[in-house]
Amino acid sequence: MPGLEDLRGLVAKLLRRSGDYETIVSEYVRDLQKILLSADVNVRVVFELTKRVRERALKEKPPPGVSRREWLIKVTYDALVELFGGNSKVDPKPPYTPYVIMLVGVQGSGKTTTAGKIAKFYREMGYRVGLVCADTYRPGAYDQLKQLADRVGAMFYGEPESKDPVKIARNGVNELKRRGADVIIVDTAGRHGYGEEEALLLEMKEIADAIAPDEVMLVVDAAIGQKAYDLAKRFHEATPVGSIVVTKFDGTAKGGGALSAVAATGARIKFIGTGEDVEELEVFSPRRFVARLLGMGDIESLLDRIQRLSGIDELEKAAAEILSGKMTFRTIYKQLEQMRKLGPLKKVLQMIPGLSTLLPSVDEAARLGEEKVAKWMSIINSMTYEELDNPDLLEERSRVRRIARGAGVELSDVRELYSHYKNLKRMIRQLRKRKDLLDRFSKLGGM
Ligand SMILES: Nc1nc2c(ncn2[C@@H]2O[C@H](COP(=O)(O)OP(=O)(O)OP(=O)(O)O)[C@@H](O)[C@H]2O)c(=O)[nH]1
Ligand SMILES: [Mg+2]
Repeated sequence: MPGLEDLRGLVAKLLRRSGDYETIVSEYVRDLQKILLSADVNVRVVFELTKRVRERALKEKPPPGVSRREWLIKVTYDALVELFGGNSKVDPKPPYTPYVIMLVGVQGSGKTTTAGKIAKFYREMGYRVGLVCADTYRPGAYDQLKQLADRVGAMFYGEPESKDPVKIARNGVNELKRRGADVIIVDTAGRHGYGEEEALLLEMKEIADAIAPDEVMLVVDAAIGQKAYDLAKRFHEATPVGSIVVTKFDGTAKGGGALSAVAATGARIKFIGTGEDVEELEVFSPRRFVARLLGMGDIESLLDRIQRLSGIDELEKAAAEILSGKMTFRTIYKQLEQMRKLGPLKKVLQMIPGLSTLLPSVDEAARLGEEKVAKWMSIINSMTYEELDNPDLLEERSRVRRIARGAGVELSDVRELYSHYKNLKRMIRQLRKRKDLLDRFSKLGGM
């Protein structure tokens, strides 16, 4: 994608840069601005975004184990995801069938092509799809859509002799429903140029009133860049069931501008078109989109690592608590909760420098499956306060029996948890002998 594709180079360049961090950030932010502006993203938006990136990069502290440059990439990722629509997730599945989609948009924006692409998309999801040609304006519109329908294996309805799009649309929807279509896509004529949003929307309303579509899709050509804002805004305000497809991403450097402008209106971007072929349609996800812009594999593993490392502060505190305090079932319960949140203990511990040498001894705990964690938590929930604080009481068989009954588990489950406790206690006794670690954990507050 021209324009935004330089983002990947920006990241690569950042990782190679050397020198003073503040200078690096300044140069980086300037490059980022250039790239976004060249993609036709609104100037004010670009400056706000880069200001935020700079601030976060300079002020925020990355989690331990993440370099500041990596943090800069993560901060950029966050800002770009926000720019292109935030966490919005589109579920392209029709919520019920039959589901009627009506495509609108100005002349040549890519409606008919998109109709074919979407038809193919839903065909591949297993739906029966029907296409309706309600374009009586464009010469050859009927044949164009019919060919696409044949090509993707969709049903087709059209009235080549008719001049009444409203009537065709109504007939088409009824007929295709009768023929058992799950998804019906109505292609309309686009007569007006950009800048004449009102007229376009009015025209669209006439057909919409006749067929009551479940979704109206506005098709926008990416080449109009940030000019997409006004159109998308009016459309979004006019149509509660609206979504947007941005087409021709492949052919313009202004795609970033169009996409960010549309996202800024709060309209739902559902698909992007990335080529002339019926295959070239993508479900739009800001996260996926940005990840790809920045270089997918790298950014994903980085985000993954940052997420895990962010839990480490918490984990180190827990470790300190374990090392300094008494091991009870309460402590074990807390650990189990943490394990649920942060993932397997071993994986997390591996990331704490200095702890890796001890890993074999925590191996067992690390292998605990989710099921077992849940079981153990329910066992602990069945204990009395006395037992929680004095695990050794579980030497008494009658207690083990009572707890097992209370938790609805086998005696062996309770015994297993008890021996886990004993192992942990032994491990901790060994750890306490390692003064270096003790020192390290006692200073944790300042990490
Ligand atoms: N490169 C590229 N070309 C596209 C894309 N979508 C559509 N086109 C091309 O854009 C041109 C117009 O597409 P149509 O689907 O006919 O547009 P339309 O909105 O139906 O046009 P009217 O019916 O005249 O209003 C065609 O040449 C398509 O091949 C896309 O995502 N990428
Ligand atoms: Mg058309």
